[in-house]
Amino acid sequence: MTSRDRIQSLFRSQPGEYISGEKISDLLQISRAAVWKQVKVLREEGFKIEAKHSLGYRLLATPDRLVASDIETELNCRLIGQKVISFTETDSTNVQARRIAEEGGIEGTVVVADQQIAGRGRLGRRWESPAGVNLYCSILLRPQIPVQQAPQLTFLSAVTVVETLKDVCQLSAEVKWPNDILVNGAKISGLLNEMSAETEQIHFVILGVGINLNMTANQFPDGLNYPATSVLLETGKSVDRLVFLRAFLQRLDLYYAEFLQEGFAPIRGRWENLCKLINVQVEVDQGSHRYCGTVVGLDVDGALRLQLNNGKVERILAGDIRPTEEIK
Ligand code: BT5
Repeated sequence: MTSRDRIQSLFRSQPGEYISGEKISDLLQISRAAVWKQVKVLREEGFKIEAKHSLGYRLLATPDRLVASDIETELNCRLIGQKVISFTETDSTNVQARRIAEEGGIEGTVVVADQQIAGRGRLGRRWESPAGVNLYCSILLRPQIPVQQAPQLTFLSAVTVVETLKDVCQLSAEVKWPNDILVNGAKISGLLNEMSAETEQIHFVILGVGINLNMTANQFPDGLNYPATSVLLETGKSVDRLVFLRAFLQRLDLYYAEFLQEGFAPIRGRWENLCKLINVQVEVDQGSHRYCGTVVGLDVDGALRLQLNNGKVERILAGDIRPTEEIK
């Protein structure tokens, strides 16, 4: 830990209290001038630190930024977040995570950004990523599983997002196959999982997660394909991004460990419980082809199982699903 990080964690351990310059200099084994220099650095980053002649320094407010050292503190995960890398601004956390993976980055590395200037959706689409309001995060995994099972990790991240929204924000969301999270029919989160593999072996998987937390209505661009929303818009309450991210990573850590031990079944069960379209009549539009049938569940490779009106079960690998009956 750098002196800056150690001063910051000292302030955080004694919220609202004055800590004398002498005490900080003793604890960190640095000069009083060096303490002052680090306080200046923190102030430049947006920390509000009061200095009183006879009392010392006191932390009044922290900037709303996701900083690696804050995220790592008290994360207590087994694997996820062993290393955290944070950017104030980057092109795309998935792009950065891929670069880190190719350079040999360790499993569980988490990349976060306060803003993405080239946030990516699937099929070359764009993910709107304004500064300081949402979560843009990519997690590097190196699972030793058959290549065809890698899509199962999308469902693992979807379940983790929905359950964290419930737990931290008391917000009920649903999963939409394959990679969307919706609240009242509007998209609140999107997942972009990418893989590098040879025929038999996975080199790495990047779980890319975007969650709209404190985004306001005017921050959504016109012309989105589907309605979109955020936690703030749904609940009227803003979310502490650090608290949310920690809770998300802790749950992901548990589910990933369970997945490696027990396989896909527990995640598949949870995902099916969170999917409002199970046993519902839907239409699947694949552009050139259209299927009608009842959703019966997920297949082991993440395909959607659709029972057609002639009784045959079709495996859907891509397409846009729309209910054709009212959902109870
Ligand atoms: C997704 O793609 O839903 C995957 C989004 C993944 C974003 C994360 S953020 C961290 C990581 N780094 C990245 O660069 N990406 C990942 P898709 O299903 O293709 O949906 C994209 C479509 O959603 C766009 O074409 C828009 O219509 C809409 N959209 C864009 N930004 C949105 C937002 N912030 N909220 C809701 N909808 C959005």
